[in-house]
Amino acid sequence: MRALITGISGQDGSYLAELLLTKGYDVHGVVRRASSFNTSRLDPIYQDPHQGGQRLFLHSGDLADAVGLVNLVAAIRPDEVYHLGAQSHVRVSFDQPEYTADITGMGTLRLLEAIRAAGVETRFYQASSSEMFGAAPPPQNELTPFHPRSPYACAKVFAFHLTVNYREAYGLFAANGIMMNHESPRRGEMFVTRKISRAVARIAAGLQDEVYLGNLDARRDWGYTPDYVDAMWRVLQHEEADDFVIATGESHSVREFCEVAFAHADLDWERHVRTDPSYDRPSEVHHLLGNAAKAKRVLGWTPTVRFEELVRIMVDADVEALEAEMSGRTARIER
Ligand code: NAP
Ligand code: F7E
Repeated sequence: MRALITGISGQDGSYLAELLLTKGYDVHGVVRRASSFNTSRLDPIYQDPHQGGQRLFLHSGDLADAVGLVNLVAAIRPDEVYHLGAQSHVRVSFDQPEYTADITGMGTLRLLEAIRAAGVETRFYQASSSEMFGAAPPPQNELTPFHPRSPYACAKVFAFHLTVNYREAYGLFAANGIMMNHESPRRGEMFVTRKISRAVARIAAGLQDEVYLGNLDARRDWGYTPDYVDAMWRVLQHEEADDFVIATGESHSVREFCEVAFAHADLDWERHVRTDPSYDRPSEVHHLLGNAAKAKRVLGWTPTVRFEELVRIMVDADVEALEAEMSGRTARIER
């Protein structure tokens, strides 16, 4: 089996690539050009092309470049396409709405058209988001109407409907995973969980004393990313293309995340957390809490890591990475 992953250098892409390699796939990933290395999350699985037996292949490409996508899909002829590439930060999408719509929304259209233009028979996974539910009251499932609250969420709603439309119009095996927030030691440093776990490590080491956050009352259904990439794979193994909410069914506030994270390092969060309204969003998503009953029933998927364990995994990893950095060793990012 041959898989193509857009966004392979991101949090989810790196875990998914690992999972597919262990399942025996050849894995092809799209990496965009940057002025410095942007593939550090792939270091544990990097394969030197000069040593033979290579099963991980990285290709230069960008979701803004339609012709490049056609050429890639035509050359690779993947059995499965996992479309994870996006401008994925909600707060940033208010500052860069047009760019977000172009990459997160139109990028999906370009990739779907690339599959058609290349004439490749493949299965397509769209990384849809619980942000699409936005202001819809919890709990949210596949029947909950979307009420997006950011340019990012609007772009994801567009991409969600395109995926359904290409399934209905062209018979493409095109499926949506509507995922609640999922976190890990590889989470981008600008998302709230990782921002907190990094700050805990640095405060515990005496490198800083405070961390500034936005809305502490927001509630999220936070899961563990390795569980969620397993769900992505299951979505594409199902006999028919369908749409699934992936969630733990448990929600906690940003404040609770702080409490557990600081307590794990024997720190009192109230002594170190400050708020700064510049981190607030013009329109906030207050409460996401998913019902993944359909995924459990149809795909046999259940989460294995719960909230408190997730927080401990993230804090431990950041403490370890910081210790390694301070002692001049290379940080481990295998987890
Ligand atoms: P992430 O860490 O931000 O990774 C995003 C990936 O997209 C990175 O590899 C990034 O490349 C790539 N990318 C950005 N702009 C691109 C462009 N113009 N062309 C090609 N690639 C581009 O996000 P993630 O957490 O792994 O999430 C994966 C996907 O799931 C995203 O679509 C996200 O919106 C969606 N999602 C995430 C969650 C969650 O909680 N994590 C929940 C629901 C849905 P660089 O490394 O070069 O930046
Ligand atoms: O914010 C609040 C913030 O940026 C979570 C993306 O993966 O999940 C992610 O989007 C909550 C929000 O994630 C800070 O206001 C408080 O209510 O970690 P986040 P997100 O916006 O939920 C969804 C499912 C995706 O699809 C996205 O791609 O935390 N919050 N203080 C803060 N958030 C940030 N980033 N920074 C703060 O200082």
